[in-house]
Amino acid sequence: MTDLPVLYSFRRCPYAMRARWSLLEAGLLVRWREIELKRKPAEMLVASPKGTVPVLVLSDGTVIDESIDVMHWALAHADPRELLTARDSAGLIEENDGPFKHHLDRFKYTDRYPGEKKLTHQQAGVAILRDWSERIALQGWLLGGQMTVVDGAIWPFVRQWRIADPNLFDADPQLIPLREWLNRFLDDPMFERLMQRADPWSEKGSQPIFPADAVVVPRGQPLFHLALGSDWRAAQTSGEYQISTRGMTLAQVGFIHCSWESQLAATYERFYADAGEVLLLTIDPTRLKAPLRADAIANGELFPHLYGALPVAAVSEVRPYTTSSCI
Ligand SMILES: N[C@@H](CCC(=O)N[C@@H](CS)C(=O)NCC(=O)O)C(=O)O
Repeated sequence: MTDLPVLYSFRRCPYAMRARWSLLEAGLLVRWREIELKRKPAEMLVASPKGTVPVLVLSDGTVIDESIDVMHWALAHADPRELLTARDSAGLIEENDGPFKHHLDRFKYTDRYPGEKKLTHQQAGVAILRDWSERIALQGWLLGGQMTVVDGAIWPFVRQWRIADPNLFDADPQLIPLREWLNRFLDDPMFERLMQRADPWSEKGSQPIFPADAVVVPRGQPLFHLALGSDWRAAQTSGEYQISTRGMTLAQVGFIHCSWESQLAATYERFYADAGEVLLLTIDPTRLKAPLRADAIANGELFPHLYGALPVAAVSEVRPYTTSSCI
């Protein structure tokens, strides 16, 4: 655990939010240093003198201090929902970080910009939002038919715009598709996780990890996965198994559900009891390259999750599973 990267973050900052969002997507864990913008820790300023969050410091000392770079770093480790598949050829992130953020700041905090007119920035910002809304109406997401890193990079800023004047945002009929799109992020259980709270970090204080509900999966004990026989046989051809749980793929869910030994019987009862041929895969975690993270489900129970395809070669044993199975 000592080699976890360190993340300096600020809960409400949209740049830090998109960085945390990508860490969640990629199944990564970091040492979490929540900061106060008015009292930035000296350690953060040594790592990144420009003094903006997020800052990610890797175990080899490499510093990543642009949120987009943090996103790409995280998704280069694991991109189970295939967020990096499309290129931002329309330059939407640039439009967001440039003109849209410019108008957002002046619309939201007009008092801080003497001489600026709120209405001018409201109109210019809404024009951009309507353009994004039209894209979503036509395609489903900003770049096409599936969510990409561009959606992930922009939604925290649209959320901020809405917070600045919810009535205006909610009353605009041209923004209906954009509102529905934003709600996909806000209604996702991931939103609550990325908005977890922590006290401002100090060297002598507690040293939380992000996400706070998650733990590192020990590599020294086997993991298990229940698989339909047909799914496992299909994986033999490609060399990789890509099913998350019964009837759902890795790309749909974002990780492959696994269990520790003590959790198997309940998992079988809940999802596989009527499934016909069910196989028990024993996974050797030391043979996995994709990130592993134990995440809490709604009742607080931790389950190990694999944030990438399961190589057939990482499965040390395959045998039929029945209720009378005993490991
Ligand atoms: N280009 C940077 C911008 C980050 C940024 O401006 N973050 C704000 C907080 S939302 C910040 O740290 N501001 C410094 C300050 O307010 O002192 C990135 O994408 O990471």
